[in-house]
Amino acid sequence: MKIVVLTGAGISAESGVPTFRDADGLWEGHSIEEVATPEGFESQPKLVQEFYDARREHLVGVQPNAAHIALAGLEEQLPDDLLVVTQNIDDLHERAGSRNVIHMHGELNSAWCRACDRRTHWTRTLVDFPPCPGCGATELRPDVVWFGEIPYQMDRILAAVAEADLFVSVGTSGAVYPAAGFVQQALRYGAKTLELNLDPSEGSVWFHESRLGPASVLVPSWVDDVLASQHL
Ligand code: BJW
Ligand code: ZN
Repeated sequence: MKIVVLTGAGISAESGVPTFRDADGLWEGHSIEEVATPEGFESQPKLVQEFYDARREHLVGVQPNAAHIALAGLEEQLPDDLLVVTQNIDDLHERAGSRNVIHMHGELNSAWCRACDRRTHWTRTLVDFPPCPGCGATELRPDVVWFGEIPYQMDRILAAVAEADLFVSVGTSGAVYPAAGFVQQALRYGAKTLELNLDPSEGSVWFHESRLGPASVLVPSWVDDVLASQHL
């Protein structure tokens, strides 16, 4: 059984990583549009770098929770049949042990040079505009996908969604496309669809089943269900 799991900010909430649309989608009084658009970066580069620097630094002190760990355990049992597509830029899936992960909105611990296009593993700050290790230009920005930019690895994601027997969405509001449209794609190709979320998402009607509650409870319990059904 081929499974695609789409994760969003809600899966990392219990690790202490704030979601976007809680706190009214504000960061220190700034809207998501101010800090997560190319236009926002052009007009206030220091503010945007500080926003991502603060999140990169915060990441060091948080740990994967039971939901990340359960997904990594499922991959261990079904190494060829599980793909995690995450909208999150944290590295908690990897730290829990998941390997088959696509970061469609990029990664906090990566910097992208706008001069030479090189991507560099990055754990320090960017607000001081350090030189790119590849070309020396001071053009590094967070390697993340802002509104108006094209998410990463869309071809691979859409191919996996088309092949999936089961599409599961965990901890995402369903407010941001194209991720919010994957469930309809999965349905069109005949997959079963399941939502695991604290509250019904905006696309709730597209799921055959919605289980409501915290990811740290719902994900391990769903993984147990899958493993039990495999052993029949
Ligand atoms: C729990 C929980 C717990 C809490 N347990 N659950 C009009 C219509 C349609 C589309 C558009 C439109 N106008 C513009 C667009 C396109 C635009 C878009 O979607 N805009 C919408 C606002 C309408 N999209 C884009 O621009 C995208 N690009 C694009 O479309 O390119 C064109 C193209 C696509 C494909 C092929 C070819 C061309 C790019 C979108 C980039 C989004 N970037 C961000 C920032 C990334 C970097 C960063 O992290 O800072 O991505 S914005 C932000 O939102 C971030 C997230 O990944 C993303 C989704 O948020 P998420 O994860 O759903 O979090 P929340 O906070 O919204 O929800 C949390 C959920 O968890 C809630 O439901 C809680 O209940 C739940 N929860 N605690 C379980 N313990
Ligand atoms: Zn460079």
